Amino acid sequence: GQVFRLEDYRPSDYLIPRTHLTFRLDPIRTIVIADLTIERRAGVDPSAPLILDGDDLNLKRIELDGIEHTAHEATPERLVLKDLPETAQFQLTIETELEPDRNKALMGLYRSNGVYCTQCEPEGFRRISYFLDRPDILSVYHVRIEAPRAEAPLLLSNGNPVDSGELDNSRHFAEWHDPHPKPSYLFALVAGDLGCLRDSFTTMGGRKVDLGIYVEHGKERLAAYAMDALKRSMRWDEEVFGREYDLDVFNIVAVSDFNMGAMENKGLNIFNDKYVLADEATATDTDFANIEAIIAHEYFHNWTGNRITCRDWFQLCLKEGLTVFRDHEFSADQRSRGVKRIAEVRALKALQFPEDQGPLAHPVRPRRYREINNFYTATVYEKGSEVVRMLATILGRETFRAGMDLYFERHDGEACTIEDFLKVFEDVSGRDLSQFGLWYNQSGTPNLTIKPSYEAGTLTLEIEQSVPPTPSESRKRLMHIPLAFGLIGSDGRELQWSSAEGGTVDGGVIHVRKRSQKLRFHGVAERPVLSLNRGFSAPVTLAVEQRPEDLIFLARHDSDPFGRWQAFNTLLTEALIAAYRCVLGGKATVFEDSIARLAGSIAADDDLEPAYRALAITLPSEADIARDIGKDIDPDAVLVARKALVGFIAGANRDSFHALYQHLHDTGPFSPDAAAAGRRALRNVLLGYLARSNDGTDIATSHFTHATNMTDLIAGMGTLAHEHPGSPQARAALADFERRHADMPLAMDKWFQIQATVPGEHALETVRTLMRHPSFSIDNPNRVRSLMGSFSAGNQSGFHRADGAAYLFFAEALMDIDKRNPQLSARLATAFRSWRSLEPIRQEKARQALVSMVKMPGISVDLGDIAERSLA
Ligand code: BAL
Ligand code: ZN
Repeated sequence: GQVFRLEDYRPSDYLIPRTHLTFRLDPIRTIVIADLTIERRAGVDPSAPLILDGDDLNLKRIELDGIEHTAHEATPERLVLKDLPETAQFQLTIETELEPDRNKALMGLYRSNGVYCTQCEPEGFRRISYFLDRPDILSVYHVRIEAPRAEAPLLLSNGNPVDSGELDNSRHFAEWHDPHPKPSYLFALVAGDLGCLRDSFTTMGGRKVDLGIYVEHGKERLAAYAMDALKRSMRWDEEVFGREYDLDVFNIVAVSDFNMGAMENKGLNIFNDKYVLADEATATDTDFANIEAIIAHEYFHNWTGNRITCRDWFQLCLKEGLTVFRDHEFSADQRSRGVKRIAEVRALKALQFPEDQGPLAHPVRPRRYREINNFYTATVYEKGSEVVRMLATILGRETFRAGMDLYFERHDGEACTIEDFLKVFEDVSGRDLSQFGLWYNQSGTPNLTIKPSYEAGTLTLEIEQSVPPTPSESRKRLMHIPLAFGLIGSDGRELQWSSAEGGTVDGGVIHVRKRSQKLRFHGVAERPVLSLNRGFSAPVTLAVEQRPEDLIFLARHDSDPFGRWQAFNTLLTEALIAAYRCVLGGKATVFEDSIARLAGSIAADDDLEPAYRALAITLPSEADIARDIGKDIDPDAVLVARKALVGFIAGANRDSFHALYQHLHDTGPFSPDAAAAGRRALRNVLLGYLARSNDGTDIATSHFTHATNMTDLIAGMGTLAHEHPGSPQARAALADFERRHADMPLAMDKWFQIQATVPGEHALETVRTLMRHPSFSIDNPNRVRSLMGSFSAGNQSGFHRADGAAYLFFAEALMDIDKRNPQLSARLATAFRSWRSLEPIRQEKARQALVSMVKMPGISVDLGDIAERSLA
């Protein structure tokens, strides 16, 4: 397939200042008339052909300045126009015909539960009309939609509504005008019969904005939390970034068939309904938090993405990394900053670190791609956000805000690059950010090794950095790593120093820039305990010579909540890896009592937020442990080791955990707020431990039976299914849940997920069986992700069965999905990305499965790209 390269970027010869679209909607024969004002860029030879992008298009008619134009070559993938007028501007009319009902790829125009909707990012618009479908072509859109009124009383597009009325044959129309020039990927249309939750918001400049969230009739009430999150997002962006909304309406539509989480189309966000609909009976606390974050994320794109967009798709992180950073900050302000940061780092390590350390590694700004759909990755999003966070750490809050202000002022209405973004921060700070810029251009997780020593009032840190080789980048340059730190004295207080030499220390941050350096802190009153990479200031792996007693001390005393969590997590990880080695060697596992004592005291420490305590006593997942072991992994041994530590902690704290579990029982009215969610989280983690005791099934059954919200219901059912699989109690809970939620697809997704992630080799048979369940559909991305996605990515011992049976099953299923929805199959295939870290027998089986996919006739570019890069 064709490879696209950053260095090949060239501005287009032609522009499209105005786009007028007419849609005559029909499930199998939709007519699209695109009336485009085309402008030849100054200096371009009039003989230059106009080459428009298409994908699977059926062309009906072309006119130039109102006259039929035959000098063209059209294929479903391209339209080449020649003999163009010499004038700088002309009108091009293109008529295409679409079949929305047949579109299972969910890109372009399709129907979901009878509702017409679109998804155009990154390259879906070319499935609607021939166009210069690239983000640097900004156009003012005017859209007319015609449809039968009965089938589609609601007709929505971007911008403000400007006209509507009746037509013949019980049809009607609506017209929308979006005054803000935008790239085609932000175009959207929705038409159907939906209910609406309405509200309004008055901006800081006094503009009254009509807000609407459109959902299936009867589910309006379930959009209340999303609406509240939207209004909080709008206010927050004004207060924290000075950004005001810029249209008279802001609409959100929830659809049930959607490849992504949501989409930031100008003034008309389209959402996967999973990230809109919620009440206590249907959504878990995690769902509520995700809804809040994603509503905010898409709204924040209005400035970071829409008004300032990307020059080309290599710059995807310009909008995504920055907008993730903004939504993280929003959630931190709405909830608990410390807890939020721990959750972010856990996700980063679980999703991005393995990507950066495996065959799919790529820079935050990639330099080449075959299929841009495959670059909506944890690296672009999550590491991209970490890079912006580092920038804020290096520059300080005020200078960072000044840089953002300059970015909005200088680039409003433009399609930009990472260089434009970095330049505003150089300009406001007077700093040279060229070494820092490597974070965008170089892949791989940097490693830092730190050796501390203390003598006569001087603390010496020997710091070394290295960046491991990654695909197509064998030689790496040295990075600028901002390492936040603290020195802690024996009384738990921060120690000061009189001077530092041998490197730059700025406030509480060490700026690591060289391969190796010796940093000396003079005037340190006693041997300090080091708290390093506070707040996870840099996304690196850190190897520090630190005694276990120092980690225990940090877990109790670090004033940085992240540092405390990290210290205990390191202790747990080290204990788990030692236990894993015992299991492999056929020896009994042994653990230090101090670990169980620490878990007990953290759980019971009322000075700490319950949400923090819940995170702290949650053991690293099997995938976390495997990642930290790094190579030759036997997932079965990981499972045994982890179970042993759960049992050890549970046994040592049985009575106190039980008392705390009962004490946390909340009898008041439900609230989704962070504090109440935190109490539920802690109680449900404790349940996991208590389930190990003799009366474990009774406790979990009672938990399930008495649950008054989805969070507790899922905790009870999940605990029974995972801790006592196959038991009568587990079966009864699953059957009861199924009976009560059979007509609620999003709840059934949770039921699929719990069963697909029951550890052990039996899970494969379960997944096979559940694929035949009436609630399952291979066409729906949410169903597929909850069953096959959670099996492959969330069930280490089940997916990585030693006999390779799950790999073969999964490869076959992917090939089936690939025929309908290549984006989905390619995303699922990333479950194979760490195959080289497995022990040799599993490695070979995984390799064979990948090879079988690559050889499949008709494999999509998307899936082929992932499979081939995984094998390279
Ligand atoms: N732009 C695609 C979905 C999102 O990141 O908001
Ligand atoms: Zn985004």
